[in-house]
Amino acid sequence: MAAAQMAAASPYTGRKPVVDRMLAMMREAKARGADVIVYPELALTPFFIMHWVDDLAEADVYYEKAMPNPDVQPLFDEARALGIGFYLGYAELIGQGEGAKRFNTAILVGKTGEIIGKYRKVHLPGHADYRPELPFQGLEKLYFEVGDTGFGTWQAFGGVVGMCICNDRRWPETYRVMGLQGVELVMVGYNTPTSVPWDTTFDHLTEFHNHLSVQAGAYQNSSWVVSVAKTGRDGPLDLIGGSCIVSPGGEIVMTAQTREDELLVAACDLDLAQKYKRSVFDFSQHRRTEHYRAICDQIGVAAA
Ligand code: CDV
Repeated sequence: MAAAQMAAASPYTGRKPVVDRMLAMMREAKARGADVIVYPELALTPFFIMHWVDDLAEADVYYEKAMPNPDVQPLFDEARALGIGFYLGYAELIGQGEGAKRFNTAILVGKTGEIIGKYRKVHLPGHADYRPELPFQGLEKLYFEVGDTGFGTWQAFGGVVGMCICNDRRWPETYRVMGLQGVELVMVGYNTPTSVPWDTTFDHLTEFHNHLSVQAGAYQNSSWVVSVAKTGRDGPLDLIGGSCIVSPGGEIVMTAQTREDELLVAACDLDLAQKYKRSVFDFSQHRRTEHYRAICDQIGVAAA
């Protein structure tokens, strides 16, 4: 697996310089033996949700209206030529005007350039209203609708693979829903500022929480996790790096050393994910769903 950590995209230059950098990393990934390369959340654009707009249509330039499209077609062509798959995060726009729908989306593309799967982000952080007191906005709830795909898994690359996006990685149910489907490899891209202005209490733990979340998700579901940052200065934002590849034991086997474009490549034996699935985390043997339900009844909350 290759994790393609990327420095932020310029808001002024369009897609081409970004796609060129992605192509360079794709070639390097293939040369270093990777079968799949994972790019960040919203890989093709800046993390534009920090800016207020009166009309969402003002931001349409940041959304892909079709996938693939001429701007990103070189990624699909190169993937096919090299025989490498990829995970791509992007802003998705469906329809026009009143009926338009906008999602924070990731796709999984196979080694022959075909789209294997699509995921639309469920956990949208921040707010939908303008907050003048903040140094920058966190408007994912304005720019995107809650994803409608669920946390699917796909048979691909010799195993069971799943996807999620950024804030999803902090929620145990993200991994558990995929874990219940036997997931062996979760891919996630993210844009995480060093500080979010609506709550700075735990800013000093931002990087710790990044790794804590993906390590816990990997371990508790016995799955590989490949977690990939958009990093560095992005307008008013300072985005963390810390991209990593985590084993089903929850151990970070490789992590980024910079806050720039950086490629991590690690051998991820998907069969290793089967070990804990057959012992400590054999859900069929050891999960106690009836018991969880009974406790929920006892304390008067609805069981999921
Ligand atoms: N893109 C994100 O979802 N970012 C959030 C930040 C804004 C808190 C995250 O969970 O990393």
